[in-house]
Amino acid sequence: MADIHQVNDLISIERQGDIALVCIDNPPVNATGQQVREGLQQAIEQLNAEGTAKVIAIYAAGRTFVAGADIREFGKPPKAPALPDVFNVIEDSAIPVISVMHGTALGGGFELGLSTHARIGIEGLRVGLPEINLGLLPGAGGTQRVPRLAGIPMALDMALSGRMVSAKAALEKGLIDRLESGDPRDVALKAAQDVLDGTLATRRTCDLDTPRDDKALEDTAAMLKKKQAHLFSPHKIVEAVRASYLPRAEGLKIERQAFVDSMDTPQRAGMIHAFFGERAVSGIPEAKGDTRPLDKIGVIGGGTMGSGIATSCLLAGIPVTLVEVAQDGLDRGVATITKNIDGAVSRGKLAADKRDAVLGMLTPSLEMEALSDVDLVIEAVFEQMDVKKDIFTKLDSICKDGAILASNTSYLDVNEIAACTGRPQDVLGLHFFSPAHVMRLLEIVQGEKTAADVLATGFALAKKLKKVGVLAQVCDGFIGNRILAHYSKTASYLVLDGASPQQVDDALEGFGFAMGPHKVGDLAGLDIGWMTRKRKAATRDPNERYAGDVADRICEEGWFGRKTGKGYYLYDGGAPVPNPEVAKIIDAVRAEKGITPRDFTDQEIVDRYMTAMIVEAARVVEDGTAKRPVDVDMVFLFGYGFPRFRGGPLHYADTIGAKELVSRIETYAKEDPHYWQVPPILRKMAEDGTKFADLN
Ligand code: T1G
Repeated sequence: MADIHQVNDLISIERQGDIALVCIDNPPVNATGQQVREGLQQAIEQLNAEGTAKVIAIYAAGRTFVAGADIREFGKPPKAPALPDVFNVIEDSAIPVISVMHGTALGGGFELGLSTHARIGIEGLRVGLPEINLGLLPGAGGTQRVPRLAGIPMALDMALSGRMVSAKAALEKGLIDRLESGDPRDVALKAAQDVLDGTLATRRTCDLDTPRDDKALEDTAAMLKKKQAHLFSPHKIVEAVRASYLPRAEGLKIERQAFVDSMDTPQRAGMIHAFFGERAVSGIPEAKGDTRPLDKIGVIGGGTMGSGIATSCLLAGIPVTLVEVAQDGLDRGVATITKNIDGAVSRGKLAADKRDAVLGMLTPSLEMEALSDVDLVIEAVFEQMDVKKDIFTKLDSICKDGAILASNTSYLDVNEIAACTGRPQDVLGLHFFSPAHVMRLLEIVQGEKTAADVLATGFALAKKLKKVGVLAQVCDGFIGNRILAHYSKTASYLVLDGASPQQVDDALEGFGFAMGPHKVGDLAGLDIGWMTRKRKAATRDPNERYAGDVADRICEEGWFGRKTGKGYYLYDGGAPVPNPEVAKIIDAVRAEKGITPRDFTDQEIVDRYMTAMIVEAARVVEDGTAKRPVDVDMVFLFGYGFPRFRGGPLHYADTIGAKELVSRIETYAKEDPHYWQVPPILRKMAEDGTKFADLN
């Protein structure tokens, strides 16, 4: 009968002769919450005090070894014992302590392993230091122990990239000592026995010296200064890794201070919001419950979107029937998909030996009848309602009962599309973002009659495709494009009133956007916005200041951006440079409108742009198009390149405060009372002190 003693609810000690097995059992991912920390420390201290065990092996129950500190504790008053102190107790144990890691040993979990005197990985293990993704840095010895085991370049790479390292690579780099297969407890028992037999060597990591590599530190510091000046924790990582030259206590002190400093930044708050937000959006009741099969998917349209969607499904292991109306279009679609799949192989997203099998799941066809046996059809054709209605009418008669009919429309009325079928309950919107096999956002648009299991299947598809599914209600542009349509006018107004397109882009890139709006327009194609403005011309609000003069004239010249080599910028293969013709167009429009250009500071540009985004985002929450503020935030993080460390437009709004936002809008409204109006929800927040976070 095994002698098992519960140190507390989450930590147990099992004695097997001279071996003590310490088991962590804290579902779902064995995060090192306060009870785990306390129980671990007690177990090691107790075993050392007893002095009977000759080796201690730490392992974890469940699907993974420790996946890190408990992120839910962040932002709350810290509770003893602190993780670094627990790990020092382990490292200082007079009895050798080994760890057996399986699944994903990340952050504090990997640091736990590093503090033990030998590390055993189980096949399939991945290790990592992902704290950078939370606006932090390894705060429990990772920056001190990885350099000692694997050198400074590896430590910098792991901590700055946050990437997961395979068990094989970890073994090669000396981060783990063995790679075994089997059940964690059995592997722990065997490894402990090997320590007793002398066939598994143990040593304290802190007894090792970090091999000097000042060049790696200097080069990295210089690169970060240039590329990530606006972030906080990356620079702290270099500082902490450099401290690994020092004795453990001094190095850990520097790391700890860097960690505490990072914990206090708004960047950490933004990135933690992003972490939980990504999970919250699919944690809604609409995403739960029965779902329909997704064993075979049909895609109509082999253009950029259709091919991207088909690629995404194929990479998720779902067979796809791709339908086009003409052979050349079908051939182009297949060629694009093939290129996308080869791209996934070259990016390491797909094993080369799986390429042919994945492409083998693609069935191209010119006949819509080929869709008669699919579980879900995703229509991705031209954005014209009559074209879509024609297709859905045909699908209604071709597809089997229970098949789901989805449109990838980016703004058209899903209810109107559904109404032309006899099965509106089987219809929904699945709005992918280009390139669909790369961008993680999927807006799941609920029609008035969409059945509950159809909606839940939309979320199940998002999960299968490793996308972030966000529920949206029907309106022009759903969540993201509706908000974009509003705030993009502010960029145009700024240019009309005195800023240059490049200044607007530079200011917003300084805020953290990967690309400014004019560069984005050039990339996507200025003709898309041009078509939308023409589509809306007849219904445009006469009281609204027209924002499209400059862009219209650029398009009238045939300058659509990258694809024509000319747009707001010139593209000749090097870095894009401002198109001098655009400045002339801007001057001409200003002259015709009697506008005297004025200067804007970069901060004014950011404030106006972000306030406009927040105004429409607030309205989208207010009218229920989005379920909560966090849903809007995730749309912008995963679909619009919003800087992750800012958390999303409404998380960012809370950092400004409703009072300040209302004051700004009222100031801007003096110039343009029609465009700048305070949404009631924001007025209420300014009065009662509530925040968008209170609505999540
Ligand atoms: N703390 C608290 N909860 C966590 C968690 C964590 N570290 N990781 C996951 N969860 C929850 C998650 O919210 C979800 O909950 C459930 O577990 C399943 O997660 C001192 C300071 C491990 C790869 O950043 O990357 O250590 O929604 O849906 O897709 O230096 O979770 O079910 O209620 O993501 O299989 C560093 C974060 C922390 C790892 C599993 N560690 N987690 O992915 O499941 S900082 C991380 C992940 C740190 C130290 C520093 C993934 C996963 P619910 P899931 P999954």
